[in-house]
Amino acid sequence: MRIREAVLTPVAFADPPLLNAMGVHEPYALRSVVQLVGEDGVTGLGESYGDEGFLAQARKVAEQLPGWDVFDLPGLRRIVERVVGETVHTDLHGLTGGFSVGKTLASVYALFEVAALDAQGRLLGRPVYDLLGGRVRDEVEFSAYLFYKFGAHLGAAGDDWGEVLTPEALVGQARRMVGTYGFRSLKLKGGVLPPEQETEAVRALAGAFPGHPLRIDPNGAWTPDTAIRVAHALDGVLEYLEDPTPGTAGMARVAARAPMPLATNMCVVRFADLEPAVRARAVGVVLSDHHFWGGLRDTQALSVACRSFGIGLSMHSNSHLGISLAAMVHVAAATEHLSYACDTHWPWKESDVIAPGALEFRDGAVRVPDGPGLGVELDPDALARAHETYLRCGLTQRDDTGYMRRYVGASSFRPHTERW
Ligand code: GKR
Ligand code: MG
Repeated sequence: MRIREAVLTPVAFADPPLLNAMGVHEPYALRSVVQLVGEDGVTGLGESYGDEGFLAQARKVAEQLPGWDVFDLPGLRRIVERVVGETVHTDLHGLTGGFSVGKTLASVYALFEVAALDAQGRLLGRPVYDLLGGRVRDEVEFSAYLFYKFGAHLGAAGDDWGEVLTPEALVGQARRMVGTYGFRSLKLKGGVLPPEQETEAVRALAGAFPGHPLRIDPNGAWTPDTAIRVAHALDGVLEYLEDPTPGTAGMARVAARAPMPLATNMCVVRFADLEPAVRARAVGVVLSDHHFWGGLRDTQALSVACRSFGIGLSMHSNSHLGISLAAMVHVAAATEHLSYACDTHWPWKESDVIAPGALEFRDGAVRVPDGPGLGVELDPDALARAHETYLRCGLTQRDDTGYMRRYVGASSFRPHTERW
């Protein structure tokens, strides 16, 4: 099937003031939605980042796609390499590690690869997991993604999650998530409060949810010494400790002393990072993310590489909508070596661009959709509304640090990297 048109639509959706080491989430999260429209009218869907720098590259690729055969993925790679060239896409938040030409190419390619696989599946009448080799699980388990948060956006009324800055409030947030979605694993986004307070919060979670696997992720906000101290304080409590400190050397220092495995979505973010990390024994778990690991097939390749080095695989998430969740579910379903429940920001959004019903959480897991392609349908009115929101909100790139400085004053906030 040849492509007639590739339609790229930037969208925005409301996001609560969630805190991380870099600052605070702005009132809207940005994403991009691509529709690959074939000459026979079949359409494939993809979703990825919505920052202007990413959109600029994706737009250039979209313009080149008319006439391209949707089964020709090597051809797609060539188009992306030609168009993106040596460009390095950077972002302001730095929460997914370093930037490089390779990571930029992998990210742009991934957006279109997912849409191509969706289109292929629709044409063949088969779900994407079949195109990835068949499913090894019927449902995919996710973890609750707990955040410290402010009670309200600047100048706005409070949201119904309320302010969460204490262990008690955090346990309340976890109760709501577990009650609504049935999550087992609980992940706390750390790097926000002093490490002793975050350690106490994890202990409170352990007390309130006995038997639930726990994780904390300060996005590299701690020094190696602090990370080692926290790791010992949480011995027997955490299933893994995620990105406690920046860089392979720092992670290796911590890994040598920590009683639990270290996980990362910051120091191993492309295939070239694997060898030095393995050599240094810096990580025990890699968090895959098809959005920047080169799509669904390269995510499976990452899984095989991790298995051969005895490294576990989990899955990273950023604020996302239903097309991304569908892609995450399909690749997770078709990936044998997936050792942990995947991350998702799903509970933090109130709207979507897909028709409801295809993806539902039960007992912390999503049943893999059986329909053709990704098994989700675009809701054109919802897409139009989300695009309107994008135009109206005036944001063009995610800037958690800039927004935090508007809350607390420019001089009183220093973003992460060994802040404690
Ligand atoms: O949404 O604030 C957030 C997260 O901090 C996200 O941006 C990270 O990339 O979830 C991510 C992580 O695990 O590092
Ligand atoms: Mg992380």
